Amino acid sequence: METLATFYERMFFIRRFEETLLDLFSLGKLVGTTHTYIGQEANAVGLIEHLDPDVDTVFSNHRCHGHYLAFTDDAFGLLCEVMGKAPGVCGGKGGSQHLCKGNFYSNGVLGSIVPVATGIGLAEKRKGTGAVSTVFLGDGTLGEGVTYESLNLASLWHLPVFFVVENNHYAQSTPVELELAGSIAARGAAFGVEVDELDTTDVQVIHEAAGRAVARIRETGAPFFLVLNTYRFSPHSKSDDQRDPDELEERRTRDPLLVAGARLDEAERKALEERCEERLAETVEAADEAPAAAPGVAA
Ligand SMILES: Cc1ncc(C[n+]2csc(CCOP(=O)(O)OP(=O)(O)O)c2C)c(N)n1
Ligand SMILES: [Mg+2]
Repeated sequence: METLATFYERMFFIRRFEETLLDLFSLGKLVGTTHTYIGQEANAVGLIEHLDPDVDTVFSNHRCHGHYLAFTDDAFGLLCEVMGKAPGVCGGKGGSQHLCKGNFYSNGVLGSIVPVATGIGLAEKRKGTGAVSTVFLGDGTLGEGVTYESLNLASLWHLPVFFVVENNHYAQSTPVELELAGSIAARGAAFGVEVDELDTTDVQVIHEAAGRAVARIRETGAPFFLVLNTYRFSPHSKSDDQRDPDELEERRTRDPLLVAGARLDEAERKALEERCEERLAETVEAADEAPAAAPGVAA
């Protein structure tokens, strides 16, 4: 069982890693685009703590860095990947949205990875491994029909698939009210899948609820649908942000780092932050010096 200090350190590192990515993008050091997870860190950190990287599988999307770092802790591989460097997790060829390492996979085509996660759930069930296949998707991705085909089969065949919807209330620049009818939770329930829904930025609350959900999947072998109402502070990608500044300001008062940080001793918090800054600086320096990806198609 991890402590709040560990959760805070992981969230802080993800936050600073991505703020640094945006700076590196402005300096022209990234290859391709990037979507950051700034503001949503408590979801990845609280939830992924219940998954075993040697057993369970995580599927993610275009906004995958937080999930990747929480599951693998491979900051150097990720940074090299988005900088188009050879030591990148996919040899610098996949870029920010297409990561593949061990039991972690991401894909930038919305919804495309949901049936893959469901298929892996089927494979794990048939092999009797007890592994959980987790897939993260956004509110906007619920507009992709394949999501419902996946929910249907996962429920019908009792597959150990953990559907996690991160409702950050926007799909690119479209507010959720203009993109989605009815309730998100009801969509999971309609397929007879067990559902829980949270509206919090508190990593400890998310950790507890995710623990209950993962335990249910392991116990029943059946899917679970968790809705995490959340918010991103960063633009959709880099500068594409038309949201009301007052809304952003209000949401910042519920920043997961503020919520968790307020419960830590200040000296301890500063020491953790310092450690993260040092690790990040070393990672950036090493990635900067790393050789560029080899030309041609990835092996
Ligand atoms: C099939 C497909 N259609 C459109 C896009 C372009 N696109 C990338 S992210 C995005 C919005 C996704 O919204 P959501 O699922 O809520 O995730 P969020 O970006 O909020 O994390 C869109 C439309 C895409 N990548 N794939
Ligand atoms: Mg969204």
